[in-house]
Amino acid sequence: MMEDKFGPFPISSEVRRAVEEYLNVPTVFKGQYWTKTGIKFSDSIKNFREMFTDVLLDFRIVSNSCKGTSWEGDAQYMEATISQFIDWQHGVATPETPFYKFNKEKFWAYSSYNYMNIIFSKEFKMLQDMNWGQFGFPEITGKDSTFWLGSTGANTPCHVDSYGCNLIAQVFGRKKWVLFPPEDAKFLYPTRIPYEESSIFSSVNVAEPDLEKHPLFKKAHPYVVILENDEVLFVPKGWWHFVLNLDSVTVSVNTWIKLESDSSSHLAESATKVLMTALISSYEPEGEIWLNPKEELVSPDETLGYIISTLKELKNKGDISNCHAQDSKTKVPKLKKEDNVHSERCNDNIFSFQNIISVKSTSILKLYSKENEISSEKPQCDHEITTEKIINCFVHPDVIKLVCQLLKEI
Ligand SMILES: O=C(O)CCC(=O)C(=O)O
Repeated sequence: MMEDKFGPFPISSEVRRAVEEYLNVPTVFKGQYWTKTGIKFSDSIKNFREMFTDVLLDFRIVSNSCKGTSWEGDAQYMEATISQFIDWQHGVATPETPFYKFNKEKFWAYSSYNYMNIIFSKEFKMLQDMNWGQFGFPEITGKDSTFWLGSTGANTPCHVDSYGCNLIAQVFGRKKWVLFPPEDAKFLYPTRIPYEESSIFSSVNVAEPDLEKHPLFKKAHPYVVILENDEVLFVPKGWWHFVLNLDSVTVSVNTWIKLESDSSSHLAESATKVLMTALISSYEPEGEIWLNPKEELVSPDETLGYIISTLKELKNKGDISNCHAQDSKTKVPKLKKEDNVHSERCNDNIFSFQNIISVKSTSILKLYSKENEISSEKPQCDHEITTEKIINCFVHPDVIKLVCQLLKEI
């Protein structure tokens, strides 16, 4: 245990053990312990602007009047520097800056998912100096972290990351996180369109859900937290999340931590890729883009190659038995009943530290201000047959689970 002006904090190896082994609920680490890692770039936005003034980023620009999910593929993109973004938000954009034509009250901008070793120059010392040692991961540095900069209203659609768990340091401003446990997948209408390896999106627009289209969403169990600056959020593997920027200059840095179970997830993602490669090439309608930006389709041979190499890796690690006698009885795993999962959520000793707090669940009704609209109407299900819905049946996570089971029995 360590102690400083923020009170007691567990030793870093204990945090690592919690993160890797037993923490199965989103958790906030309060206090500024993590700033010792160097993740805190500077004390003020003004200094931060000076430090990174010419760093060029790609910004997604979306109108505030856009009511649907703001998919990455539908947005317009623009390159600008960090200082241009901050000046725009501070109302001092000059005509030469790319933001000039956008009224900051009418549009939001988000530069998301930037690998820091790509956006910051190699000589930039912070890439090495910064690390996640306070959390037990000194080997994870700025080079393995991503940087997010956005304005009020900028958001990331609800999705689940297929690999690892996630630590997010809130550097400036606040972000609202709405998280859902893995068992809620069936209430979130998973979709692989837009397709991105390693992310499964929800069809539900969590910002403004349409219950006629997605009536089961009412049964979901949101866990909500407003992450303040200097706090770190831990997101366990398999948790869905929708993220909304609440302040004009909102900055966060995160890292995904690899877990043992990732090789199995890799098999599932490889199986999905085989199908999506074929399905997108054959069925993507003209004028629509089913591939998320930055994602590339590879050849069918290459996708099969991923499956073969992942199966070999699992066999070598002993994660797949070579003898089928036992496996043949194995049924497709059934999802646990959602009712009792919530009471089973871990409450291990890490929560005895006053600055480590588990995120609490709330009801869907409380989450939305239009409570009556959500609760009183009896929604009509949307039964329209679309190509997208058909494709999503083929790559539904439950189907992929069965495919993986069969692959492991080969
Ligand atoms: O901060 C955001 O907008 C999204 C972050 C996210 O999805 C993640 O860290 O997994």
